[in-house]
Amino acid sequence: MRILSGIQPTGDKHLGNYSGGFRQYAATQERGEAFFCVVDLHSITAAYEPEALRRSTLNLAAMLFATGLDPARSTVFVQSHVKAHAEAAWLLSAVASFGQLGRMTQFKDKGDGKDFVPAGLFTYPVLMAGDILLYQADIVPIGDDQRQHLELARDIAQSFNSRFGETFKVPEGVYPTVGARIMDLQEPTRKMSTTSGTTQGTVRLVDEPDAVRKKFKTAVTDSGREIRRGDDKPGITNLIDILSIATGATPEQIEARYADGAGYGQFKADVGEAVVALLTPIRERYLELRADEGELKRLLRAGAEQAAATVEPTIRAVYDRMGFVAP
Ligand code: AQP
Repeated sequence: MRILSGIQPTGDKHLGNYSGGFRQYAATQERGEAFFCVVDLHSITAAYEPEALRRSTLNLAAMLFATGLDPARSTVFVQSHVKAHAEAAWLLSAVASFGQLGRMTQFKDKGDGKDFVPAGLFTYPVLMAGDILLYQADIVPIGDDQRQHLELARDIAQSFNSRFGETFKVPEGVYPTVGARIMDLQEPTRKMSTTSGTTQGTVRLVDEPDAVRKKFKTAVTDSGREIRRGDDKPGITNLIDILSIATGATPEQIEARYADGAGYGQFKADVGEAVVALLTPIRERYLELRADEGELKRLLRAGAEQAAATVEPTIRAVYDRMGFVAP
């Protein structure tokens, strides 16, 4: 079984990325031949600084290994090092329609009200479809916010196959059963996010323990006193999900444990401590890996070589079936 997922080097990654991304990558790498890429080409679809992109790309690679990816088991690489990704984005734009792309909610959310909306923000899902389809991936571990883009990748695979002949596998998305959408601690009705979240409500994986504790202490809760999940309790529901991710206990077990009337203050402190316990070893491994840039770059070069060899037959088949003359 082939597994593929990508993650953007946009700033510091957070607990939502851990839940929908990193944690699932480490778990799914056990299930087959796994490829994980730092999707740097995606990061230029929002305002960015070139130097910050370079730094974030290496930071993110270190974080992928720190959260459990094993270079002996998984191929970890940088998207722009494998030229076929950019080529696939252009080629697949022949079978993705303007109408399909215009329906993407992330494009609407990120583009609305902006003076300058880069064309890349609109075409981004085609690049993402190429990332996935080039690897003939069976499964794609992602968070809930990427569900619509994954559906589009499946539609693009089917359109291409029916127009040019069977070429791509149609992949399945894999979403976490708990924590598919971690919410902002200050505004629990919107997702935790690097680009649009609040500073105090976004728990970064590299935050110092005391900063993490403070973010949970000041997390917004709901009316009432009960520690249970529900549509009327977005703050507490989110905290229960986070505690579940940090400790491995199910949300039901957590609700049962707090059914004796513990207050919100104690509960928030407990979630904070559990997250500190989860993140401390990750942060230590991350700092060690990040300190050896030479080794990090060596791992990424080896990953890119492996990835380029893997996609070669598929990109060649795409050119051929679309009618391009071989060089
Ligand atoms: N809040 C979240 N809860 C669960 N999963 C999440 N993911 C992102 N936010 C949450 C998942 O993390 C993986 C990598 O994400 P990414 O960095 O490629 O995507 P992103 O959506 O750009 O992440 P951000 O930081 O939240 O930025 P914005 O708001 O700008 O989009 C993906 O699998 C994603 O589902």
